[in-house]
Amino acid sequence: MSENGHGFTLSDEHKMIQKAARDFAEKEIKPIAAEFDESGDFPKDTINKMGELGFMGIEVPEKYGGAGMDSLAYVLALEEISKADASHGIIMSVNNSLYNYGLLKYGTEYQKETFLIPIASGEKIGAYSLTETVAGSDASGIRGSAVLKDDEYVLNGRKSWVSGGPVADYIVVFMMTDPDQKHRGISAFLIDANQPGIIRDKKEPKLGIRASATSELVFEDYRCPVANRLGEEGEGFKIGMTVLDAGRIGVASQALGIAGAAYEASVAYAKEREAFGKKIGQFQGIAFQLADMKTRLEASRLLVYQAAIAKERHKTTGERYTLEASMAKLFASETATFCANAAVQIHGAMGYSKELPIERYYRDAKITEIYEGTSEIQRLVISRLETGLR
Ligand code: COS
Repeated sequence: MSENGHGFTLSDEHKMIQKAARDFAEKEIKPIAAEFDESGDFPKDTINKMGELGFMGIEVPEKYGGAGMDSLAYVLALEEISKADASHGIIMSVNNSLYNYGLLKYGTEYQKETFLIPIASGEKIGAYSLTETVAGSDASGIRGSAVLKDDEYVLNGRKSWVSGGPVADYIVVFMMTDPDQKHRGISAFLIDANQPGIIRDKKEPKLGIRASATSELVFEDYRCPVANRLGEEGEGFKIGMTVLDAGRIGVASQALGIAGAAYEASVAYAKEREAFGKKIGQFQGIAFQLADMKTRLEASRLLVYQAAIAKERHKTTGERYTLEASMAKLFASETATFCANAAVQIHGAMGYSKELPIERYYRDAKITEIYEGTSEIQRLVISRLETGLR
């Protein structure tokens, strides 16, 4: 195995960002993760510092406030942040993948200058809002509406499960402009969440990733200038799905971080804890679990890196990387729950105790199989792309 421990040769620049993220995560995030998990408060100070370090706009060119790095740099940094705390991981992922990526790809020059620079530089927080209580996996079933009146759209509707909803400054929101057209009647809008007509409603009470604020958003005659529509009218579903391809690589990297944290804690415990006169790692029941965790972890890593490389290629060729993104998300998220579950078992009662972060890994891991497309949706996407059948 190479220097970074994963059989992959990384460039000096990649090693540098990986180390910067690891050092920051160890020093600044790890010590506060349990406290913010418990309170459910948004970790504003550490997120601000991540912005100053360039982590909130890794792939955004410097002229739009970002760090100007590539997709591999992004997943390397995100894994390290998520290893310390999955809540910080998803806050970073939403900003980079679900917000910046769509703006960079579909935004006008005016939109990039107004809505991208403050988010990519970490000065403000971005979010993405597609889901409604009546439309999760069936994303084209949204009912929120946008009606054009003169040079403004009037937005009405209730959005749910918005990551960053309670704190975001700017949000990409998807609304129906023409219900008769089904998915081709959806359009995307850039919203300033501090303007009138938007209510940050019920905060979602969650099992895990508790420090990443999530809420409902209610739109009541919110007025959005035509200049703030992202893409063409009716192009929203395609924009939403394209952006989710990037988002799924972010979630896969987050899952990789959780799985790695669970695995490393388990190895350390197996080498230290004794039972029946031996280290518990000497028993095959534990040793084989560690072997399975490590193998799945490294297989996930290869899928995540492959997806990041395909995403980078897309920037010049325009070739879709939906398959690579869905496979990475599917496998890495199931690896995260597998590893977190095994880690609890290996640690026994201590795995169940709040004195260690193991139970948090267990709670945090589960969402990676659900948000930004459940494992069932990923299997649907992968099989449809491979067989052409539907
Ligand atoms: N990239 C670009 N375009 C895409 C795309 C992608 N990844 N996926 C679908 N599209 C396009 C299709 O090409 C099609 O275009 P046309 O209108 O030109 O035909 C259009 O979108 C509709 O695609 P499709 O018929 O496959 O849509 P379905 O309604 O069958 O939905 C699934 C497809 C189920 C895969 C999609 O709705 C989905 O991913 N659902 C999960 C949503 C999700 O992740 N929710 C979580 C929200 S964020 S927490």
